[in-house]
Amino acid sequence: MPGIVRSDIRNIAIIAHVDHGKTTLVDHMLRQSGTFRENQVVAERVMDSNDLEKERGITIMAKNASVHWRDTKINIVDTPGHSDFGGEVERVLSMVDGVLLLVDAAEGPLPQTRFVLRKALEMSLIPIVVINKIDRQDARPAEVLDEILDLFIGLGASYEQLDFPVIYAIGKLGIARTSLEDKSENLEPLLDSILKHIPAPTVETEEPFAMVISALDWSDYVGRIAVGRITIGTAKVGDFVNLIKPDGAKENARITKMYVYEGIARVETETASAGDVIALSGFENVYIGETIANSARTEPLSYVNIEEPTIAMYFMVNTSPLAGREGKFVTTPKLRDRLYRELRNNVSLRVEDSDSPDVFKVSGRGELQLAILIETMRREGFEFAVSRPEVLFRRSEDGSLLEPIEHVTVDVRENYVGTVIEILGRRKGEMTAMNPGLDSVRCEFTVPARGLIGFRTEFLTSTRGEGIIHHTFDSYQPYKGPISGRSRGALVSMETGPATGYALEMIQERGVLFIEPGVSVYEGMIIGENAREDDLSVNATRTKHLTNMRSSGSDGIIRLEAPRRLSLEQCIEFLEDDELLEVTPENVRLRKKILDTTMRQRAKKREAATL
Ligand SMILES: Nc1nc2c(ncn2[C@@H]2O[C@H](COP(=O)(O)OP(=O)(O)OP(=O)(O)O)[C@@H](O)[C@H]2O)c(=O)[nH]1
Ligand SMILES: [Mg+2]
Repeated sequence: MPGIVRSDIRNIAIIAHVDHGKTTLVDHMLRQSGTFRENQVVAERVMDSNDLEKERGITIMAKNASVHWRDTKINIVDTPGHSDFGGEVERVLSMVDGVLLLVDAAEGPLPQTRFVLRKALEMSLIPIVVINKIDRQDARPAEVLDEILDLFIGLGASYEQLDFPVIYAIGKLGIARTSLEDKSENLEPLLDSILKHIPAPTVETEEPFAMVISALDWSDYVGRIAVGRITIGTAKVGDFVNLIKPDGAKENARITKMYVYEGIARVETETASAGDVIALSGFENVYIGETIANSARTEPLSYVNIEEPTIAMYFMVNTSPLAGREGKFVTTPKLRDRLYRELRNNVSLRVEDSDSPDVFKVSGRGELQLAILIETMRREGFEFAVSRPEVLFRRSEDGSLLEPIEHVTVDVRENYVGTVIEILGRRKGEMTAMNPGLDSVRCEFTVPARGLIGFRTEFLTSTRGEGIIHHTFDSYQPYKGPISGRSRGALVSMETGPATGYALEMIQERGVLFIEPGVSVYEGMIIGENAREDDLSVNATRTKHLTNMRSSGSDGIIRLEAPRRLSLEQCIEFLEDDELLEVTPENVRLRKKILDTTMRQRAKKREAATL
């Protein structure tokens, strides 16, 4: 099929490691192409539009936008750089013909740079390399370019892909240059390079219409919106079409509204043709990866395979003594419905029923991906409990056990290198490279994903908060042997009631508290971290005998250390196998699975006896 060349369109995705400046660059592409009115007030990183993205300063979901440049429309997909959201990158690459690969001029290529580039090269997309943040004092663009070239070669790039153009940028000032000597003060060199190097879509517009859905959105006005690039043909509002499921099952539907992207807005249109990215309404029951096509077509279009999850957590109804007080949605059917609903959008997530009717296994790419789901659900009013993340093992063809291995990059000051090697060594990590930099050393490791669960806190403590760690899934490899868990036990309440200052003052001698006086505790709830390895049952509700009122201590004044406030992610990191995290819209509480003190101790003894 010769097809026609849509020289009026380019479709690109912006891909990079986390924080290398994708969303900031999109801001300036939008601005400089005249998307916003003069003097219109626009938020920084405008594409990071959902609350959690704004709060955390990271992109979580890939999103579409477009700019017009010299009579050409450039459809842009901004993608997340954190490895846990790698599925978002995979799902949108089928919408584009080329990518801007951003690399921080100081940090150079990091694990997720490799992952996203590998995906782009596998799909034969044409890259433009953007060495960004050249304003950084520690920028080393020439070296970074060499490292990028090595990465391309290592990933088996084709000759055409290796011939990538390079742009040097200060994304946050909206500056792009074709060389380090270039004096450009705007993004023209980048936008021109996109028109020149990224191929215009070559498509058939006269054949029957078909497209794959790469994204879903929601509008209060029209309901569910399906987003994708038209692969073939032309679509019109009012057309009757088929929604074809991957197994070939078909549903009839009508296109009720159609939109194209103009800047960051969706703008209604009556018709659109192959090569353009559009959004459609009229399809309530659509999932990502499904095909919408003219009724003459019966076969679904192919869709990229999204990589499988590597870790899982169990989600269940909250059964703690405080259950049901703070949440709006607290029952098993509500929880189940919500979790399965998430699958529509979240292509790298899996949800399964478990052997127990009120427990669901939710699998994803990493702790952050699951933490974001948990946080989103509690903000919607859900109350539930979750278990410690566990890795998903596999079996090789000969039946031996395989486990996910992560590629880890650590940047630390030289004096911490020994410590990091030691603590990762304990977690079955193996160092694969060590490169001294200006004021830090970069070490690379392969570490079982198991060994990284709960690792971040220990890493930050051991490097006094200065170390930087990134990791990305590498491969499944033979099981590396047992890894020990948390090195400190929990302080567990043995009573139910409000915690008292009097009791907490005594307990704080034994470890670090997570709560303050007045907090409701229950038997089996974890109120702190023990300084020792085993758990310690404590009475946090004890009150002073009236007769002793003024006799305790020297002056009778209670002195309490400020409690350690654990964020949701830190709580997840803290969890052991015999513990749960209770999540409500108002609180997160750590607890033992078995609340009864005697029963728990008995179970522990039985377990020890069987080892
Ligand atoms: N020095 C410097 N900092 C920049 C530049 N561009 C972006 N930044 C900063 O880098 C940080 C990350 O920027 P983002 O645009 O959110 O990065 P991102 O790649 O979209 O991040 P994720 O979507 O979470 O992967 C922000 O603090 C920006 O201000 C630049 O050209 N120079
Ligand atoms: Mg971003």
